[in-house]
Amino acid sequence: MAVPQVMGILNVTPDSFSDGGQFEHVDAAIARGIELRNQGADVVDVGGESTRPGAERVSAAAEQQRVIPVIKALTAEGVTVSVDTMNAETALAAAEAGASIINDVSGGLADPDMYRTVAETDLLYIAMHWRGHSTTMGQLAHYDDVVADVRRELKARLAEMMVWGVKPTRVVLDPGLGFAKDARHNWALLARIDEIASLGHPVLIGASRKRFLAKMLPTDAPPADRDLATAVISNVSAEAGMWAVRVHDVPSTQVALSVYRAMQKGKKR
Ligand code: PMM
Repeated sequence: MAVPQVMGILNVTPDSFSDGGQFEHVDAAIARGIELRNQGADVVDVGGESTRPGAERVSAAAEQQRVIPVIKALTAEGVTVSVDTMNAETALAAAEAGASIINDVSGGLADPDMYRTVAETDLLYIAMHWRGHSTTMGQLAHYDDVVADVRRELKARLAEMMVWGVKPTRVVLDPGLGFAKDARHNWALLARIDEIASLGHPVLIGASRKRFLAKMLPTDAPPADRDLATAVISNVSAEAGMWAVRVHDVPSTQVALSVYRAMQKGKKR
C-alpha cells in the first residue's frame, strides 16, 4: 500500500511570525516552507487565515497579501504548494501563482464561487467536512452518528461539485477533525475512517496538534508536545490507506511513516 503524502503546514498569519514587518514576515515564511520541503514534506500547505475555534475572519485581500508572495517564491523553488483557503478569489490567485492544490476547510460551503473556480483551474481540490465558521462551530457539534452524518454531508458536497463540472478524479475528502467536532467525534471518525473512504475518494487526515490530543498530556503541556500523538496518528493513517496527513512537525511524521514502511517490508516472505 502507498504511504501517505506528507503535507507540511505553513500558517502565514501575523501571530505565526511575530517579529518584524511584512517583508521579514514573508521571508520567514518562505524559509520555513523550504525547510518543510527539505524535511520531507511532499506538499507545503500555505494558509493566511486562522481557522482556530473563535478566530476572526480576514478579508480576501489581506489573505492574498499574506499568501501570494509566499506561494510564488516557494513554487519558484520547486516546492509543491497547496493553498489553505475558503475564498474562491484567493484560490484563483494562488493557482496563478503556481499552487497545485486548493485546500478548502469549508468544502465549498463558505464561498458560492469555489466549485466554479475549482472546475476552471482543474487543480486538485481537498474538500473538508465543515458546518460553519470558527465563531459558531462549537455549537454545531451535534450528530446522531458522527461518521454516518459526516459521510452523508460530504456526499452531498460531492454531488454539488459535479453539477459545477468538478472532475471526481480531482477531489480529495477530509473528515475535518476538530471542526464542529468534539474529541469523541474525532476518535470515531479516525477509528471508522474506512466509511469515509468508501465514498471512493482519497482521504486526508488533519489531526496535527489539535486540542483532542491534549487530553493525553499533562494539562499545561504546550501544543508542540502533541507531535508524538500526531505522529502516531500518521502511522495509523498509513495503515488505513490514507492519501495524506497534514502536519506541523514533518520529522516526527517521517519517523512514523518509516515504521510503517518497515512493517510493510516485514510482511513480505
Ligand atoms: N485543519 C486546520 C486548517 N486547515 N485543512 C485540512 N484539509 N484539514 C484540516 O484538518 C485542517 C485544515 C486547522 O489546523 P491549524 O490551525 O493547526 O492549521
